[in-house]
Amino acid sequence: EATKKANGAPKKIPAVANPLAEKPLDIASNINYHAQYSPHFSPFKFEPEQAYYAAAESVRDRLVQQWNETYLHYHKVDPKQTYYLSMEFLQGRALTNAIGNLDIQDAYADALNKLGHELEEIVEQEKDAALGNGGLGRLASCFLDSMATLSLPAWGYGLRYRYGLFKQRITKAGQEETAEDWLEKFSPWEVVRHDVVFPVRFFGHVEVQPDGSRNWAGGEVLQALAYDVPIPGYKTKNTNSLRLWEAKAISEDFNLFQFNDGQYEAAAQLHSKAQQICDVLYPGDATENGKLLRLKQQYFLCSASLQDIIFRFKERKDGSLRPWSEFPSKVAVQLNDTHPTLAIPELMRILMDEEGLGWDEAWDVTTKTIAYTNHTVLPEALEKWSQIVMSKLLPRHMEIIEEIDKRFIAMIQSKRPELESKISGMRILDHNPKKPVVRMANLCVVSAHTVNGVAQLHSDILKNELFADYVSVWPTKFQNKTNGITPRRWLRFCSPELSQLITKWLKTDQWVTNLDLLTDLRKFADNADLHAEWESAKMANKQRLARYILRVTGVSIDPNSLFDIQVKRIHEYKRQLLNILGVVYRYKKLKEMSPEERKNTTSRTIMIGGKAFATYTNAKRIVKLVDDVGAVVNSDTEVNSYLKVVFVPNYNVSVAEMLIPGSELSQHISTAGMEASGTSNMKFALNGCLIIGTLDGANVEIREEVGEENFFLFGATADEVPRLRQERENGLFKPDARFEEAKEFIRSGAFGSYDYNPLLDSLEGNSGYGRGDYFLVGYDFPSYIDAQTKVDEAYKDRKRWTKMSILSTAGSGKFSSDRTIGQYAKEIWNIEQCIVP
Ligand code: GPQ
Repeated sequence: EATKKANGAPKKIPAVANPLAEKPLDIASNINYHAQYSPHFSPFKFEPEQAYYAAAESVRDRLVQQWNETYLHYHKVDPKQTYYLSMEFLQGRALTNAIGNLDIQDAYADALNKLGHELEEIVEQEKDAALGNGGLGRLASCFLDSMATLSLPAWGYGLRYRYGLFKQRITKAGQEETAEDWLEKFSPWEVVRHDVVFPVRFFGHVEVQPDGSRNWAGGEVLQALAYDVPIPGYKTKNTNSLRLWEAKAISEDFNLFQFNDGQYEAAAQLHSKAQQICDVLYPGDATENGKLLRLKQQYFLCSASLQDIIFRFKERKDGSLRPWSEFPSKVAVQLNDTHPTLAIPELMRILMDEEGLGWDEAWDVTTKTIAYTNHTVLPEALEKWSQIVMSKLLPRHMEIIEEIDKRFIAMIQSKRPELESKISGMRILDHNPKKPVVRMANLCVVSAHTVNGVAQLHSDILKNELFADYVSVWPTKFQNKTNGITPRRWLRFCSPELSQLITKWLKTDQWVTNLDLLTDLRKFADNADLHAEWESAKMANKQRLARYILRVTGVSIDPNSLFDIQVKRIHEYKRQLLNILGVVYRYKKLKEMSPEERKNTTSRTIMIGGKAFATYTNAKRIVKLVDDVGAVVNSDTEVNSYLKVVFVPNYNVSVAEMLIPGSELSQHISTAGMEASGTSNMKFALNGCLIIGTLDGANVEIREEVGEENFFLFGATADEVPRLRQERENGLFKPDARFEEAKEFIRSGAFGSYDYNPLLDSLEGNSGYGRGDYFLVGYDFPSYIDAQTKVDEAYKDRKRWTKMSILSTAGSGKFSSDRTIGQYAKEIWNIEQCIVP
């Protein structure tokens, strides 16, 4: 029987299936049922892994019940629904989140105990679903959580990648990537819908019918098969769906004749081609990737999702035909950056070629349905697709895009002739003879009813710079929706200690769904009892983190030192290099001090983590530098009780859930104007962690909310950056001596023989490719070091630091994704709650 010998004698528990069991003993028997009757493993094994799968399946049963009820309720009420299209969802683990949202964590912990297991160990068995790269994908997942929690009728649509974001290992050579096989065994959280299948075409040609209508034919046709993942809301019955598409060949396309003839590969050609589409997540984060396969993936997502959305629109009214003009009052489609832009021409194509609408009618429906979120102003991340590639892969869509472009130009010429000189920059097609391209952001701006940025500063930059020319044409099209994070995963579940004491002091746990209530903590910001409890909760989290770091890196860190963390994708604009140069400077100064002087310094543990895009050479060099500096510093017995440096390997959602609660200072130090928002900054602040940062992205608003005295600010502002770059180009920049000293120390070989010159050279010179310090590390270095000195001083004063920490949490209410999603619902989607009774 499915019981184990751990911690004493587990009870013998019968296997009884009752998906809605409330009592630990009944839950235990339900888990036991799964261990026995949906075994997946050889019988009589009930190690943590088996216990995880059995527990997850028992939780899923419970979810399925309310999931079906949700589906039926939406079907009956037929409310307007939102469809969130995203190439990335960074879901992480689901078990803790599911039992937390269902509010049954204690019962599950007890049940597992009765079976001889510890919940904490069981949840660790789950592999992260890493179907995303970073901020953009995790935002999509936080949004799903908030949509369900707010009981909003909404769906997520994405792709079911076979391999998620790569696993990172750190070796002597630096970062190594290996495939992340998240489906190696299977995922208990997905349900395949064999009845939800749509054809998706590639290549082929356009046929013109005698009546002049056009029709796409020929080429290859694949099938999109739906896999659904349940998205439970917190303390609501509403359980929404994340629908992930998998590509399959149509079975008739399997060439039996060739197969019987022994031509196995040829026979299965279409099958393997189909498989490729969902094989891997493109590991790019804000970098262009002009691969045909990526375009296929994007179209596959858009086509399958729109067919599904249209099917539902038709199905919901007893089969009777409803006018297409009603479509925008039932459907809101949100494009998560430009990656799903093809939804625009695809909707136009379906409406015109399959449903017989005229251009004007189809355009009216499309533009009222689709909204677009921009997540970056980095030029290399603004997607541009070759017109030649697009014409081959999607000939009908290319025609439609050309027509949109043509009509846009005609509209400007007739209504806004004064903009004539701007047209070449505003139009969708760029006919540059070297490489004619389709500018996806322009297609979105022209076609969407609303365009939004993801933090106030970013949205201002969109209006004043990137999309400035369009603002006078459509003054009300542009909005801001400052990003947010789900307080369930990012506080309630990842830091139970801090959560409990917040609930105790606020005398309510309503803050979990009404995060603004945290402001009430301000009343107790000087209370000595709260300080003591706050410090001990933080200490518990730091100790847990220290044990984790020891386990994964072998480095022992001191929980009494200041825990200073920077975790995010490695990118030059995010300036991990500024961080590590600061560390090098700190190390050098410590070496120069007398033992007495050292005793007056603040001990720090600096942790840096994040993945570098596999072919991004400078990012990989930064990873290597951090690791090398760590090796030298950590083994230097003269100073290593004052400074430790750790590269945290394989940063992902689960690692974040460990790091963030244990942090005291975190670094959000991008060159001003370059980070659209940042979202980990919000997670850290919510967990009582202070921020050292620039006036960039959402930092600006976080500082406003927590108070400027609780934020360590440094660096140039966004409006100064162009002038500073120009001055540098003119040879007017004089580097600070401390900056020169830090670079020189690395060049001297203090951290080993690896050649760091190419990396450091990017910080030299006045201009040029990979030179001229485009990200202003040198300019910001002195003010960064000064801000770090202020951090050291502040940390020496326990009372002051704890107060600042409490005020950080207290000021984080605005950054709940519930607030963000509430604003999208009201100001962009025009949808309302649809509560499942
Ligand atoms: N972001 Cl365009 C990504 O993570 N990937 C992308 O491809 C693009 C943007 C990030 C952006 O860099 C962060 O500043 C944002 O906080 C995040 O999107 C969510 O909006």
